[in-house]
Amino acid sequence: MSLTLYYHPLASFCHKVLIALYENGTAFDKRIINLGDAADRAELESIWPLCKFPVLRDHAHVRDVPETSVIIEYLDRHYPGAAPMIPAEWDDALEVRLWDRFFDNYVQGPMQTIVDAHLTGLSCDQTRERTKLKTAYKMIEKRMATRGWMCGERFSLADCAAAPALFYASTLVPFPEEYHHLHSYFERLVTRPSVRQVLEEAKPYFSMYPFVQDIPERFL
Ligand SMILES: N[C@@H](CCC(=O)N[C@@H](CS)C(=O)NCC(=O)O)C(=O)O
Repeated sequence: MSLTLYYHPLASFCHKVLIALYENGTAFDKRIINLGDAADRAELESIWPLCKFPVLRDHAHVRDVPETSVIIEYLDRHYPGAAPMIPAEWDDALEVRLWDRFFDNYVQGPMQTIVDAHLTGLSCDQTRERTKLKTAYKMIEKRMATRGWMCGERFSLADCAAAPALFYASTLVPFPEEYHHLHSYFERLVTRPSVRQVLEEAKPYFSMYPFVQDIPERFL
């Protein structure tokens, strides 16, 4: 197999790339990295010294590709499937990249800060992070009033980023009840076969998530 993904089934950024791979039925080998295991950690560090996952190893091109948005661009370019995750038209692609950044920086970012603070036992004021999530939800609610997916009628990189970001963020700051468009977008995401597969594979690991009690029963 030409591609190996170094990842963990619970990790939200890994979900983002898995969704893109499953969307196109791209064949790849899985290498689960347990960051609590010294040998696994050293292996990931030898590939990407920042020790962040996922990382895609492309054996055919003798190349390691880190960073989720870059990995998905790389897959679109070198291992294209029937469903490109980035549109061919420049303006459409720019829009997709913008909303991909939005989810990584303003949903995953605050979400990770809150989870990390909990894991490290550092009791810091999380008001700013929670406010960022509420602002992001408000923006998504407005945007999804006129769209099926984040950037129109086609599922894209932006939706790959949205699914895990919203899944975990909603366990920390629930979506306001009156945000019907956000709720129905989330339902579309979690019932999409690629996302369902990722969530199914995460199930055995959800007990390791510190806010597991806030994951809705239907996902457990
Ligand atoms: N900007 C990176 C973020 C990757 C990232 O933060 N991954 C998390 C898992 S969701 C990770 O490696 N955490 C381990 C750590 O920070 O020690 C990307 O898009 O790939």
